[in-house]
Amino acid sequence: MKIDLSAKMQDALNKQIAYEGYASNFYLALAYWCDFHALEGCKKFFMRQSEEERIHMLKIYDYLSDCDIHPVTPAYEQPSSQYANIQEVFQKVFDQERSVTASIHSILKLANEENDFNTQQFLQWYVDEQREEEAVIRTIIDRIKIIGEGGQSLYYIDKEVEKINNNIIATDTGNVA
Ligand code: OFO
Repeated sequence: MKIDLSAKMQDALNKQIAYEGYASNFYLALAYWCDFHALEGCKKFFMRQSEEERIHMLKIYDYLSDCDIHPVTPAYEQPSSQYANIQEVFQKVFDQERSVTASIHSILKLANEENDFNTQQFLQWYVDEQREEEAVIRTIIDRIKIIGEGGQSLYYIDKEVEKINNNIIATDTGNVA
């Protein structure tokens, strides 16, 4: 069955491909910032997240292809590889996820305005995913605050993030169905 997508919707979904792809690259950059700072648990967290964002991007390629639309492969802005500390890293991650959430919500709003039921249903998975991801990052930021900035704080932050990452893997939270 051919699904008709408006030109506006095609454009919005192609832009979302670029956002998800940028997120994948951004997390890759963060993984190697963590590697450089000997934060192995945080590196694993970001490597997994980078893979997931790539899968999120590819799901949109497949959706557009199902609709007989040629997806546009984007160029990405270069993510920064300089961060003052792990607190700044996770704050930037939170800001990044909030902006992706806003983008998903605005495409869903367009789908509602256009009575585009297929895209509404397709996007629901992303709405849930973004909520879960924001909750995870908020938890990490809260734990970082609790651990504080004492002598061995980075060691404990890294262990905590590794534990959260292992929980995500064990429960499949955030993974693609
Ligand atoms: Fe694609 O899940 Fe967040 O950004």
